[in-house]
Amino acid sequence: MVSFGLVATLTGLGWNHHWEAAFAPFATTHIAGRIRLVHRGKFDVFTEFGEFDAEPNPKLRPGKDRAVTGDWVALTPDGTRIDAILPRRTAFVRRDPGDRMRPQAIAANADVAFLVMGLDLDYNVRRLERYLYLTAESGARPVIVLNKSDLCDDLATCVRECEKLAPLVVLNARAGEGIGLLSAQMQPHETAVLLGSSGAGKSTIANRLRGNELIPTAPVREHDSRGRHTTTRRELIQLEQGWLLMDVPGMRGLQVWTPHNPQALDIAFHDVAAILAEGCRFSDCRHDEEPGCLIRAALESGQLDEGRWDNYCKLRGELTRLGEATELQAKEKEKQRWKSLRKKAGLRT
Ligand SMILES: Nc1nc2c(ncn2[C@@H]2O[C@H](COP(=O)(O)OP(=O)(O)OP(=O)(O)O)[C@@H](O)[C@H]2O)c(=O)[nH]1
Ligand SMILES: [Mg+2]
Ligand SMILES: [Zn+2]
Repeated sequence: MVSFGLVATLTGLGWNHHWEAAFAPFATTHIAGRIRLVHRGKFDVFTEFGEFDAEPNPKLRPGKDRAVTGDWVALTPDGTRIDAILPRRTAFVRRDPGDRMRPQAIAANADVAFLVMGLDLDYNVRRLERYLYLTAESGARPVIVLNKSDLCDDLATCVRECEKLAPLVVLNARAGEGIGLLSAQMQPHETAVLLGSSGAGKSTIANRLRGNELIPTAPVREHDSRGRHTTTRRELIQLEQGWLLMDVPGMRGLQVWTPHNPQALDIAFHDVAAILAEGCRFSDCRHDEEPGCLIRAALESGQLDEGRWDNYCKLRGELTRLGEATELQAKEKEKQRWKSLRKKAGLRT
């Protein structure tokens, strides 16, 4: 056992009826824990009995059942071994930058995704749209956090661009201005995850909420506002405000993964989805030059932004290609499986 956390109750860690039901098969043999930190294959786990250093049961399949920060797990009573990971309610998943044909979970079981964007050169609505898609896919509710308000000359324009996309909070985390607005977005015992580019100010926000400087932060590069990837681990933090927060390293790539939720694109681009649902004159309209095209009309009237439409098409294209590639991969795997089965059975392959 390492140390006692702030609130040594399961409720304080986000436990509720849902988790109680999910944990039922382990209730008499295990204790429940929530992953606080992952480091080199070892896990720091919060429990109602304190914090433990645990190792995964070797039976957990390494590629598939890898616990991440925020996961609820079943621990052996001595707190040393993780025997099961409870099915995630939400998961922020991107394409693994190392192995492009695999998903990579960033953080699990967040109720809210704070999408942090600096109001310096980090500001980019197209990237925000991509985060909003991944958030819809994750199952969490998005809140856009525009940080570094002290560095913005035209706050009104940025606010106008973002407030139609999702609930919005404007901050100056360095000075602590607006920090209380984050709590207003949270219900008691909910968990939020901070997502955004390196240097956007995620750890500064976490430190402000905690009232200390425990997490290291570092200045961004002057010429392009890029961060230096200061945070290298994902950490779940209990806040005295009564909710939980996950600080994660800034993301370099934001490649999408195959959808689990086919509605995610329509949720993130609800305005585009509404126009498409209304239907252009031709059902196979390519939204190009066809007469009676509602998309063209919306673009021409300014109701739909050209950049937003392009971004939607780009994302949709990526998802289609990824879907085709994973289907092909699955077919190939199945073929190999049959081949080896036939071989084992002594049949000609
Ligand atoms: N001017 C200004 N600077 C800020 C503000 N918030 C954070 N910063 C600065 O931005 C720099 C980067 O902040 P971090 O909190 O380290 O950023 P991060 O998002 O955690 O970055 P990674 O850990 O690399 O992903 C630090 O120098 C902060 O002091 C703000 O509201 N205004
Ligand atoms: Mg950080
Ligand atoms: Zn059309």
